[in-house]
Amino acid sequence: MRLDIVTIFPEYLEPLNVSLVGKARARGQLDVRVHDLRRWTYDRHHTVDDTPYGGGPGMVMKTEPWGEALDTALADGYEAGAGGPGGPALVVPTPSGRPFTQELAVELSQRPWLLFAPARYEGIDRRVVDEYATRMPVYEVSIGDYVLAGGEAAVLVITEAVARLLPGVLGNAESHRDDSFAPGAMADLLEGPVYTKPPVWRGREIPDVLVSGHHGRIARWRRDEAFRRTSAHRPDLIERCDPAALDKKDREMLSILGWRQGPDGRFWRDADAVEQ
Ligand code: JCQ
Repeated sequence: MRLDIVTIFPEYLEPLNVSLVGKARARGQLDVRVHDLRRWTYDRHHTVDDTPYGGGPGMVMKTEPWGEALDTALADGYEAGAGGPGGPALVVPTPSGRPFTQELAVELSQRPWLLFAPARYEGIDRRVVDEYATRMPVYEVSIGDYVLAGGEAAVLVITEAVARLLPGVLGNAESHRDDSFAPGAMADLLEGPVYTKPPVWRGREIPDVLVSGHHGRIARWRRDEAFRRTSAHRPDLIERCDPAALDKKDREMLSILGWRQGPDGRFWRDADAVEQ
């Protein structure tokens, strides 16, 4: 997979030389090219921003440097009629984008070429996205409901989530089959706690069931813990879970956690039944 990143802070992308992504690059599984946006400015201050039309606070990134930068990145490798699945896709991190999920990570991992446009200031002049959307798929992506100083950290997040899904990038030992949120994971539940040696640390023991050798009881315990965490941290996942996907023990656990079932079988919980 090829990744192009156009940014005013190329140093911010240094982490792409490290760890999983760095190793994938070294192995030739990822071709990462970072481009300095200011290379396509021609004034003595290398200006990339200007005041917003219509007034208001902050600055907006200018069209021309982005247009020349994206065209240059695309020129090397772009083939005629490359709007389809084999061509590049533009990814623009923004708080007003589509939520970045494991499902979207899988979709992006199936594309051969991603071109990232992380913005600074109040964002990029809208005409840039509108222009490239006529040539290729454009993904405006939000990594969460907060505002960053720029999209570079979001590029790192998206890149890591996508890169680990590429064939041969993750080792067998770290296979992603049962990630929380991986399609087909434990019915959209969060993962429960995990433990390793030593068996006692600062007087803290591990749950007995994990050394019982009863695989059935271990699986049940893990599922109960997954319900606990999901109920505490992501009640929305309980509310939208399919009751038909749950067994009697699952329903028992949810009942202990304060959940009730409506006439449609859906789970709901009184606002003041929330645990701890
Ligand atoms: C991404 N969640 C937050 C900030 C405007 C493109 O326009 C803008 C981009 C940014 C940077 O991205 C984020 C972000 N997901 O802040 C403002």
